[in-house]
Amino acid sequence: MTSLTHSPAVAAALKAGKPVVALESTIITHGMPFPQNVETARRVEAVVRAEGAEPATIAVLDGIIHAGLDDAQLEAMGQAKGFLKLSRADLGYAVAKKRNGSTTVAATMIAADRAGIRVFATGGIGGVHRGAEKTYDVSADLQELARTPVCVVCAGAKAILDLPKTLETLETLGVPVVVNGSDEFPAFWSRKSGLPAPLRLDRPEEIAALIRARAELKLDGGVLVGNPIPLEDEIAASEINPAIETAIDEADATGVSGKALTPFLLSRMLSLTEGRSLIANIALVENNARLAARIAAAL
Ligand code: PSU
Ligand code: MN
Repeated sequence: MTSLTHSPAVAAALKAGKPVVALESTIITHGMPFPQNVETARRVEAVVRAEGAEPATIAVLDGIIHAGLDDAQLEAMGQAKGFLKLSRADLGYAVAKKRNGSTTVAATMIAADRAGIRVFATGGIGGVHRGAEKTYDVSADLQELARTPVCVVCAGAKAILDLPKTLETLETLGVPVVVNGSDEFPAFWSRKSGLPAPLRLDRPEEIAALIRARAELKLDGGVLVGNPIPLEDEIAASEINPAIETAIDEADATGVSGKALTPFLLSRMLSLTEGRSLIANIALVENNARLAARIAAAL
């Protein structure tokens, strides 16, 4: 595929049968401010390496899908203006027009699959937005999980979304939602959402066995793993909920919608929690990268 290239390190790891973990880049360009975005991207790669796996951060540069970025590319992306936020609908456009773009969960899954990578770590997935019964705003991440065979490790979904509708939609789409070591679906900054875990597994080997069983059964699509944020890093729902309400009210009042909505809510949450949401966000991404590396190794 001429539109996809592996970094030398990722190519070598795949050839040697070493575990590889894909990482997304929308979190860098649209999810966190500079310089914490680049610092986090580097630390997450280091966590994956410390587990004996190879990180493959995914982005589109001049129309080429890169599986694995070098340090200069990561750094440049941290401050770059004009990167498109790419989901399934935009990936072909970015390639054809030779554009730069960061990949959402959906586009990272597609790129990982085409690159031969089976496990992917992120912070939170997109889902059904609150008020979706009026706006129809449902992230393409959910449909991608139903069709592309990549295991996505996340800390659940942010309560800026409608979590019950998000879980219902995943069930309808036939996506297994597994919570690592808990009976409750995690809510990103908080370990608990009040919603029961659809499935629970406690060890990376068990998650790897689930992935293998689904492949043997020729079941399409991925597996979503919810990994609760470590206890010492969590923010109580009572602290985070008022900020969520304010951010959503502001989005309504200013008419922000579509692709711009998730980045808007993330940046407002950062200010409204005076940076506390960012510290928790960094901790949970590292935690997810560690579990993803262990699942990749077990596969
Ligand atoms: N949720 C987060 N952090 C993020 C995102 C979602 O907590 O950075 C990003 C991911 O890249 C996700 C995308 O795939 O936003 C979803 O955007 P949308 O809702 O427009 O599909
Ligand atoms: Mn949307």
